[in-house]
Amino acid sequence: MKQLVLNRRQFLKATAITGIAASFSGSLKGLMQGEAAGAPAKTAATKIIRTCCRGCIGKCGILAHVKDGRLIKLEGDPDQPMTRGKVCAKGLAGIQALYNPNRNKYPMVRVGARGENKWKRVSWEEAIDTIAGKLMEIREKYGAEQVLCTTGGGGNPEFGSVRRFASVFGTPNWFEPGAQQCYMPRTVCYNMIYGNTDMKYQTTSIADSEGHEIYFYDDTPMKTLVIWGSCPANNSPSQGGRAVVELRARGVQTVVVDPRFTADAAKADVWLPIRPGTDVALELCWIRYIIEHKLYDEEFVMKWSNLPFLVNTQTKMCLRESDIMPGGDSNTYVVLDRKTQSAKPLPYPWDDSLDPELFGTFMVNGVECKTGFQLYKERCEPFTLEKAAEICWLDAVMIEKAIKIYAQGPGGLCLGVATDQHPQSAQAAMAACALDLMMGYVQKPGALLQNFGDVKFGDSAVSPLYKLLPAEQFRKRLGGAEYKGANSWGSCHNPTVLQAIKTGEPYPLRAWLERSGNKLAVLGNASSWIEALEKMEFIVHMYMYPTSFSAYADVLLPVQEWLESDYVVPPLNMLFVRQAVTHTYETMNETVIWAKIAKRCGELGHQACKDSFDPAKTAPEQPYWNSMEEFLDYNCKLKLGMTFKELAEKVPYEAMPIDKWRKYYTYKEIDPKTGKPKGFGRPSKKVEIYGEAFITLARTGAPYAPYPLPPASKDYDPLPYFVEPHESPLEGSELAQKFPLVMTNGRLPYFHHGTLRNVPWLREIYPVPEIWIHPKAAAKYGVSQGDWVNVESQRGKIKAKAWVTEGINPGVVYMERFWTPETLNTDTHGWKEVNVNVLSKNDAPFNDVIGTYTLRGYLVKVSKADGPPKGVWLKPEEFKKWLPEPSDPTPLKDKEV
Ligand SMILES: Nc1nc2c(c(=O)[nH]1)N[C@H]1C(S)=C(S)[C@@H](COP(=O)(O)OP(=O)(O)OC[C@H]3O[C@@H](n4cnc5c(=O)[nH]c(N)nc54)[C@H](O)[C@@H]3O)O[C@H]1N2
Ligand SMILES: Nc1nc2c(c(=O)[nH]1)N[C@H]1C(S)=C(S)[C@@H](COP(=O)(O)OP(=O)(O)OC[C@H]3O[C@@H](n4cnc5c(=O)[nH]c(N)nc54)[C@H](O)[C@@H]3O)O[C@H]1N2
Ligand code: SF4
Ligand SMILES: [Mo]
Repeated sequence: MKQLVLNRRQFLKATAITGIAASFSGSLKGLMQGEAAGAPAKTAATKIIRTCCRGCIGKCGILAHVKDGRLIKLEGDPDQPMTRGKVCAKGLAGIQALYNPNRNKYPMVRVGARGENKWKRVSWEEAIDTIAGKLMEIREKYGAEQVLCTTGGGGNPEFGSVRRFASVFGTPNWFEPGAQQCYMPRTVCYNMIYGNTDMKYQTTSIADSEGHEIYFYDDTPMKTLVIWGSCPANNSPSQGGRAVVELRARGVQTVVVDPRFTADAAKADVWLPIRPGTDVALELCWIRYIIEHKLYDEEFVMKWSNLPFLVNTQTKMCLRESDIMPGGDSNTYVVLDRKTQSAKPLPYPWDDSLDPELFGTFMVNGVECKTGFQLYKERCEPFTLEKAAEICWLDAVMIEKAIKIYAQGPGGLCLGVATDQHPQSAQAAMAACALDLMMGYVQKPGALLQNFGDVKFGDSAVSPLYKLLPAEQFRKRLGGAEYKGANSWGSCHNPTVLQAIKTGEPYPLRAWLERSGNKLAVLGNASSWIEALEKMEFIVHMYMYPTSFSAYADVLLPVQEWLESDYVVPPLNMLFVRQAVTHTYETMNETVIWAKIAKRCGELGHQACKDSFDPAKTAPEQPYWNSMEEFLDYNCKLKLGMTFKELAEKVPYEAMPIDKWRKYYTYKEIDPKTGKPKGFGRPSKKVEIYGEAFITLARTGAPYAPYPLPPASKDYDPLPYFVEPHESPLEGSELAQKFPLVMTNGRLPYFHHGTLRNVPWLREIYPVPEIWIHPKAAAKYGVSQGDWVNVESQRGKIKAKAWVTEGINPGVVYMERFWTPETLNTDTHGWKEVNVNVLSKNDAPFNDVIGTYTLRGYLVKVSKADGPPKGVWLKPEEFKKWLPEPSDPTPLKDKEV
């Protein structure tokens, strides 16, 4: 078999400009496609397989060229409606990831000491047997909760399978390092406030393939887009980033709130280089301004939100008819009628005879009440333009300009992951959702926040099986009672897990099954996990390559790359498939690995595991399966009445006609059962901008906990509030004298989390992490362009290469997560040299609702270093060792082994 015929030089020419260029379309079309990769001319023997990339959390359509069983070229699929033929550098590099010489090829068990990197090849059967045997031993001796399961967040197509395994096995303790730090704060808050019409999650996150209105750039009336703590040009270059470029080309004005001058900031009408961790202060300022200048959508707010409802200022709960009249209805809310100056029940959806006050404080039966909007107004009162400018290190004139652009909608506020990564995560999401709703930017043409159709193939096509956990096991979830928002996803709180491992309180954890990349690159305060890893009795790592985490494992399992795996992919109203284009070595789909472990536990006497393979016993939940084919066929037959293979043959498959899928104002549709509008998926059927439900959540766990929980240590606040970051750079802070700069992070277009650091093409473009630093700060700390610097926080010290630029707030520095596979077999195991998560913070304060810790907005200092870290590769030729190796193609066979 011949070596891959790929021309690296031409590839570089195409991808070195990624980030900005990758999000363009039209004239750059050829460049971003496979032809730039210098692929050989097509011969009759070349087969083109239509698949979808999973190099990040995007869904980009791919045409894979396969010759004699060997993948030789990737290019974009022009029919995929969200990406229209575009692919980014990571996607094109999939070929080097697939054929990387460092792949995990066979199951292996450790034979040397931990970290010694001595392994013995074993059969799959032996590996599964060892794992199941150990898990059953722990379960019987100590309890299932002492087994910890973890997974990857973005980029993990089968997120649900870990949750499924954990619940079937009986442990409430599973997590992924995003979650509380990614997307969960937004999904929970948008769900509790907006609720959507059908209670399905809906946010405005372009990175997470939401905000679907942007893909209709040819006919959307959208006028403005605020990109807040997000950068589509980096987070989804060929998908959302591409669509944003198209919108701007058609005159949509953009505002970018980001400490850095990113590709999207560079093209914005207003760029607000905010101080990390102060977003809520700026949001409260925007709300204050919108209230003060009456820029809100009065009609929508009055008729479709709970802002006119009266709230008892003592209990903070909305008044019900039953509170003001005996025998009154407890589901009918109360307003203050302007005409009669009295409290009146407001029947759903509206009563034309009433004229409710939007603002004001009133006494009702001797009880002080305010409207929801009045409470919001009071909360925002201190946050004038000048005050916000002072807190956020911004210019008041620019803030005002930004708000005025936002108010010229329709449009919306795309909130990214930045605000999910500091302890004000939930508050930032509450305020962002409130802003769009106050402006009425919801479900109307041109709005980002929508309720378009559901093609029933979300990324985790798996039902919420965690509810199967018996109440007793559910209540053992670490952190579950305090940070109750996390029960919406069913995951535990990783800092609480860490404490439990270290202290044995309330119980120790003994086994860790991990199925993603490099946890030491992505978890906050990475060093704090080493003691925990060393304490574990048994660790399994399932991944495509060995990473720093593998160094601590007892069993390594080889998993498939996306080019070897099958899945259903839902872009807009269409269904596409990811399908195996080849198969290498003994790699297996992880979904099947979990199933095999469950099956073996069943054979060893675990009744729930055994039952999970029996459809009769698990109905109506989906049963476990023996192979990917069985699993996908089960889903496809259930939802589409055809097998996965039949679907693959029909791609591009229109799951719903576009006009039925792209529907607006679904809240106004009449519900045939009631004869009234469907409204929103909240108890009041209105958007609940005054977040009464957060109080109930704190007290009981409703609506997410399947069984009632004891109250959290304090009620969650129904409104967003601002607190200064715990590690504050402001004058008077003792810490800031030692660590004067604020650290933050953000995506690089060349890598996905901890992945692809072993891909020569990408490391050639970006070999080591840069730290962005303003020229003034650089001068102050004696740093010049290209210098190696030390970066230090209270928690540790790393190195980075200085990128001196005016494109960053002068008090802020920026880096992205990084690790170096080339030093895997040294004492550092590759995670200590240049990894920003050595510096980040994973202890209190946590977000009250969700449990978020601090990945952005903590303090560091920078000084000139004596040179690069030892052993880290810097020159292009060094990466040659990782170029694809010639190998016989393993025949494409049944995906299970
Ligand atoms: N300091 C700092 N830390 C952070 C962040 C930050 O911005 N700053 N970001 C946080 C966020 S938002 C997140 S989501 C986490 C990410 O943390 P993790 O998700 O744990 O990171 P990875 O494992 O590197 O990435 C997810 C994995 O999914 C893998 N994947 C692709 N295909 C498959 C497959 O078929 N099966 C499986 N199982 N996996 C597959 C990818 O290869 C990738 O390794 O990191 C968090 N950590
Ligand atoms: N290339 C690539 N794409 C990815 C991923 C990846 O790892 N690589 N990960 C995927 C995942 S799981 C996620 S969650 C998404 C995330 O996608 P995004 O939401 O776009 O996340 P980031 O790029 O991490 O952060 C967005 C921006 O926030 C800015 N920022 C930093 N601190 C602050 C702050 O305090 N306030 C504000 N307002 N802005 C701040 C950063 O400079 C950055 O440009 O990307 C997804 N797509
Ligand atoms: S944005 Fe790039 S890595 Fe992500 S799915 Fe698309 S092509 Fe793949
Ligand atoms: Mo994420």
